[in-house]
Amino acid sequence: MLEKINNLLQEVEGLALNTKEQVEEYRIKWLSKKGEITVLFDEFKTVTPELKKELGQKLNDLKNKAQEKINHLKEKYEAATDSNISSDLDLTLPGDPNISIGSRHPLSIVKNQIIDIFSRIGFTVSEGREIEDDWHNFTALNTPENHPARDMQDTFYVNLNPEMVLRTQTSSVQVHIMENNKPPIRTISPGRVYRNEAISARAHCQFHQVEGLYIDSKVSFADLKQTLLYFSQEMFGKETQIRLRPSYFPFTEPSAEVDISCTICKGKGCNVCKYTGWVEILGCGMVDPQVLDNCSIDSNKFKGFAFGMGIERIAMLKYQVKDLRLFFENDVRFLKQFTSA
Ligand code: 2U9
Repeated sequence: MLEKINNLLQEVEGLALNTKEQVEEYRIKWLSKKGEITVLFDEFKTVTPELKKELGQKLNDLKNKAQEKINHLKEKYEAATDSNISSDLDLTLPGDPNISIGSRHPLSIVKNQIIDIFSRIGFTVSEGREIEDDWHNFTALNTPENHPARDMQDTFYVNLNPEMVLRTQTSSVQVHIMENNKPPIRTISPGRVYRNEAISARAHCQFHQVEGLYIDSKVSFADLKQTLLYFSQEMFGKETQIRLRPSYFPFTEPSAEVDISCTICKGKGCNVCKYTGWVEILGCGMVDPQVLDNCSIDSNKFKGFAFGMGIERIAMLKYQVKDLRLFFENDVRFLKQFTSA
């Protein structure tokens, strides 16, 4: 019996149990009703009184050691499973200095910069729905029923319902703002818009816009020009110049397209500005009085200016990105080149 106890003691002390399952296997082997140690206790009842003291102490020692080992390992592996972390993990070690933290998407960086620039001169930010009704996306904005923008070729209709579209411009948000607020209104609307375009390096079926609107009793074209000069210089550098070319939009009259002096060649001529020295960045104009009236704002009392820009276009110019599709592919080799402040 003494030999059996000594052998088991050696096994208990020397055996490495590496999994929860192994611990359970050995608990049964040693300590269950028919386990080896339990059986030894039964045998112990038959030993002679002279041997009882020595064997009793050894047997108790064996049982205690086996029980301790099983309890300790059981706790260790259960804790590891609970937190899914090996209990060998040393949480006091210093962190891994090579860990790479993510960066913001370049479109978010540029959007936040635009918001920041306009917030500094009192513009609020308005966001709205991406699925719009015909009135807010088209009719209120003077885009009549037979306008080509409404064509199935240009607009995504939701479930082919002629009343519901994926918004083609975030000015729809501003229609809601005008309907529900009294002037003065000074707000920009950043957000995603959709157009039924073939995807290429220069066009996509989804892109991002910031549209701006300022309505008050005395708002002039000069205010618009100065606001856009301020924006351009904040965005592209203090030396940036702007020029306005007459244009047409259904919702503004007069309307203009705005160019900035080429940020690459500083106006000398390069392939980015196609050797003109200027690159187009946005469209703008005075809000058509009919649009004000459509949105319950008295056009005899109030005037407004509005502008709209594609965030992708601004980001492409700022970071010299040549292919619009890169913004949507989320290739980390592209994304990790951008850092935000
Ligand atoms: C209201 C009335 C008028 C917003 C404007 C533009 C001119 C414009 C384009 C730039 C590139 C859209 O992303 S783009 O394709 N936008 O040229 N947007 S004026 O006019 C408004 C806005 C709201 C109530």
